[in-house]
Amino acid sequence: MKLYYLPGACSLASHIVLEWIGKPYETQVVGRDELKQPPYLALNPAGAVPTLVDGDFVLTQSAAILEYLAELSPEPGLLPESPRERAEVRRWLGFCNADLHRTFALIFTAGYYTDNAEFQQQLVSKTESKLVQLFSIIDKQLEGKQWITGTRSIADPYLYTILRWARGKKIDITSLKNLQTFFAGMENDAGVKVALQAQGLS
Ligand SMILES: N[C@@H](CCC(=O)N[C@@H](CS)C(=O)NCC(=O)O)C(=O)O
Repeated sequence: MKLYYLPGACSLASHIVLEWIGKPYETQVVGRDELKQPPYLALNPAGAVPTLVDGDFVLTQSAAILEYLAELSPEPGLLPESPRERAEVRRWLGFCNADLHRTFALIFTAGYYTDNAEFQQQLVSKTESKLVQLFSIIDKQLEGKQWITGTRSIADPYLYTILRWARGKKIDITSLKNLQTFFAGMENDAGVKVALQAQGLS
């Protein structure tokens, strides 16, 4: 299997899960320009990471890739068996992918929405407030838990990846103590350390 990634981007979650499932894999870093060139667009028409290639199967979209990897290797239990437990993982994976990530993207790409510098600044500032509100929801969910759903799942590396962005963008979530504890726990994880080192982030 081969994972195409940008260092520190959402593809980091898939990279961590590849480490957790223990199947052989390789990675391919993609340059920002390369993302929009025909050879890469043939794999991922959105010109984004992650893309996973498994033999003749080319898969895009983080949520699909994470579920695919968990289903290839059920043993670590990253996507549990019972419908309710699976639904819980999907609930929080959806929250990371469709709420936190999508909202964060407004900060990274404010220029896609307006050329006006003042409006861009306003968009970034309002998005930061919205993110703090979203982070407080998942902080509450983490109360008394090491992992988002209580057991380690494919949602955890996604949240960790987004928390790294929050640190990078200096979004003040220091009062959200469960998130701080979660982040520290993930930083100590052996698979996380390997993925960070491989992406040149540690
Ligand atoms: N919905 C997609 C979003 C992928 C995405 O936005 N990837 C970002 C990195 S986190 C990217 O490659 N951005 C480059 C760009 O849009 O130019 C997914 O979940 O995989």
